[in-house]
Amino acid sequence: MTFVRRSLVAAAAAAALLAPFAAFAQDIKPRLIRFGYGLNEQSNQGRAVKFFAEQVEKASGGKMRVRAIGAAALGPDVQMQQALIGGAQEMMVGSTATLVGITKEMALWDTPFLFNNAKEADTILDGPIGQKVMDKLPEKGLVGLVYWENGFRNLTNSKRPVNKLEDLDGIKLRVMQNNVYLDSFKTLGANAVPLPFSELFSALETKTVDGQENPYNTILSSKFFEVQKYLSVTNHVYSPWIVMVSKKWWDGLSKDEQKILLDAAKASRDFERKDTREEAAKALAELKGKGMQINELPASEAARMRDKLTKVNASIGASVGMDLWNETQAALAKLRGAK
Ligand code: KDG
Repeated sequence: MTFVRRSLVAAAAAAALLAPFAAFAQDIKPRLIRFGYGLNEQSNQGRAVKFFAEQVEKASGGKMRVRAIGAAALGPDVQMQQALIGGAQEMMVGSTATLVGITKEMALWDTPFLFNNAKEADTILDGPIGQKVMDKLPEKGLVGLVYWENGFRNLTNSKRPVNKLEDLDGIKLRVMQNNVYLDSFKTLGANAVPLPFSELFSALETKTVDGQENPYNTILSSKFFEVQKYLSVTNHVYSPWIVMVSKKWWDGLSKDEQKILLDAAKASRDFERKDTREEAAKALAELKGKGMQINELPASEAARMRDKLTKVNASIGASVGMDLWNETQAALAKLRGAK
């Protein structure tokens, strides 16, 4: 037998001998999950992703590892959404508002003053209506697991306190890349400028825009108080985040792996809402301590804002579908004890 043939036979024998160990090695290599998000690691969003990662590692015995990648290092929401659809990234959490370009029903959650409080938000989002909206995602290559709380949004700017609607006239106000937000703030007289969240701080710092609107938590964690003097409390819309996975990737997981992720997502939802609300309760005092000048819109002006902003409701209903719109309004009326 020639040397070459002898070598090939030996190599084949070695491969056959090592094959089970290679398979075993493959088995023990943890499944790595890239979980992207837009705020920084110290934010409520970052803390909740860390909590989720710990839950997954614990429940899978280390077989599934979540790599939390914050501060839009994997790109802004819209870029991460495309990465999930293409299967280049496994998970993300982001705004439902930036998803409207993919799933128009997500615009339901942009409705100004839709929810009066967190209890209403939790009940609708975690109930059949929230699930119905999430069920529109798989046909677009995404799977929604749970909703987290971004929170009630409030106005900040560097020019003047907003005590009446006319104070918004001419304010260059950054809004999310979403037509309802664009239309809403144009209706209020602001000069609405759509920008990704990742560009917001520098836009405020360079005065490219005068103001923005976000929950207290984000104003605090993103240090907007360093570049925004005035905070006007409006609570003009409740903003959810949504935790999503790539459908391409999700469909390749075992049922056990899917259950681990879904259970961890539900646990992270409860953690995130509690953590966010505790932080929000203290945030206003902290922002005042950072030098922000804070004012509440007088009730009469809040009523004018609600009246003007809810003019977009008809277009939202048409966009998301009147059945879904009417079902939501009926569910809220029932929650509020309508006779
Ligand atoms: O990635 C950041 C977004 O998830 C979120 O914070 C959206 O509220 C948002 C904003 O203003 O862009």
